[in-house]
Amino acid sequence: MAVQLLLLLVSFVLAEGSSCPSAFQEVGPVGCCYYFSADFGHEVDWQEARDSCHELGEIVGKKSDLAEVGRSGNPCCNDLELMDLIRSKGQDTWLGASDSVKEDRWVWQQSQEVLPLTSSTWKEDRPNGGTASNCLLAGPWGSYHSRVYFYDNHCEYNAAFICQIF
Ligand SMILES: [Ca+2]
Repeated sequence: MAVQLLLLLVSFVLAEGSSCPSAFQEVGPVGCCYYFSADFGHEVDWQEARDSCHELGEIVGKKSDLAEVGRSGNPCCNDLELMDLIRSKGQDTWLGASDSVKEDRWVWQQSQEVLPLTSSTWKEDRPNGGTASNCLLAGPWGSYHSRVYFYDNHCEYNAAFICQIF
């Protein structure tokens, strides 16, 4: 995996005018950098997605983890733009929250902030998978995939993912 990622990185040309490391895309305020695995056809389970974010961070010399959305203290929070990018790519996408430590207590792994069950980002009736579904998936839904919602899902599911530079 590490070698595959490295090859992707060295083959990726740094976008002109971006302040982000190779393979990361600037979304929102300057310096807010995200890696979209969907752009590289890269789908893995949730833990492998996290590991890949960590490896990417080591390669570019930054702290990288699965992306966090909707946090008040997130300096990279053009969340609408980020969610719209997920929608446009049209794939189920891992984000960095889990309730594996305590059922129904969803915690962003990097910041340790809680994602409330009352958040409007959840799809209606989610989360509902109990202890079998402890990882946070964002996916397009509705007519013409008009909106992205959060789902709880089995962590072993293979999906695209987004890394964020912290
Ligand atoms: Ca759960």
